[in-house]
Amino acid sequence: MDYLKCPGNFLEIPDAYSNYADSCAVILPFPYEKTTSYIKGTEKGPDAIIKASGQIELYDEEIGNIFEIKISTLKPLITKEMPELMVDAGFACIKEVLDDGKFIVTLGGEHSITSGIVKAFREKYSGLSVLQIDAHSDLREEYQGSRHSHACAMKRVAEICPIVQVGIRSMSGEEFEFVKEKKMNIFWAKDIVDNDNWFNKAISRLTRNVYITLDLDGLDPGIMPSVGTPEPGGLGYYQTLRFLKKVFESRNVVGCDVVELCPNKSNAAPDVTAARIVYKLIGYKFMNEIKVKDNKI
Ligand SMILES: [Mn+2]
Repeated sequence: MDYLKCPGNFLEIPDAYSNYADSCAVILPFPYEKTTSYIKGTEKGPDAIIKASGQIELYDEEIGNIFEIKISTLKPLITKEMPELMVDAGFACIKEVLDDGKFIVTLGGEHSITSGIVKAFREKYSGLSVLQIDAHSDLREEYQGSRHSHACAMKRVAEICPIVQVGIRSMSGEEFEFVKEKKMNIFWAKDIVDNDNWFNKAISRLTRNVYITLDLDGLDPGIMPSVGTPEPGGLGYYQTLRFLKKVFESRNVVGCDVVELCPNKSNAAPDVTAARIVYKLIGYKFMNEIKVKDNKI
């Protein structure tokens, strides 16, 4: 697979730590934007995360030298097609990288990229469920003429495998009816942002193999204002990390995406926050191996 070289790659790490063949983790930039309905710019999300990643310390005080497991950044998957065809492109690309045995973190781009990705993971992993952190339930059957709009992203995913939704605080009446009827696993922002008591319950609803889709608007817009459809309320940075760490410890997380960053040139903090979360996701996945290595030194 074609990959980006230093300094244009995630973390700006040299080829010894970022070549594709040796890498355990792979970053896939997928800057698709076609159906956003409010603030535009999520197509610049992957690039902003990669740029910001060059500013974060490689040593993580919680986990150690995460980069030593070797992290490769693929060339961006660019398609201008309609969402129906974009989903197929995502599926094909992920399938290829999964066949190479890599742990993949995809950077969006709008949330509609997730269903094609999940379809590829579902083919590889039985008993898959999806953990969605998001302000929006994204369960519309159709939005503005498309079944693959960002507002329908999780409806399409829910057709593939069970989902658990965390941080939700915005949905239509139609979605609310669906949620009630299907008894969806929803952890409303209003019930969870001031406590961690829900962690075990949310994790108990996940199957053994878990795919995580993190829509950055699930975080509090106070710390994550750079999103296309901001909503007040939401998860804090440390709460998000505590929860994610526990998910990785309790389940086999097989892949992740981080979507909907809509960078604002005058505020780099959200870009760095997103980059740091991506680094943490990889760190939590390989936490045991990294700690073993550190103990040997
Ligand atoms: Mn959202």
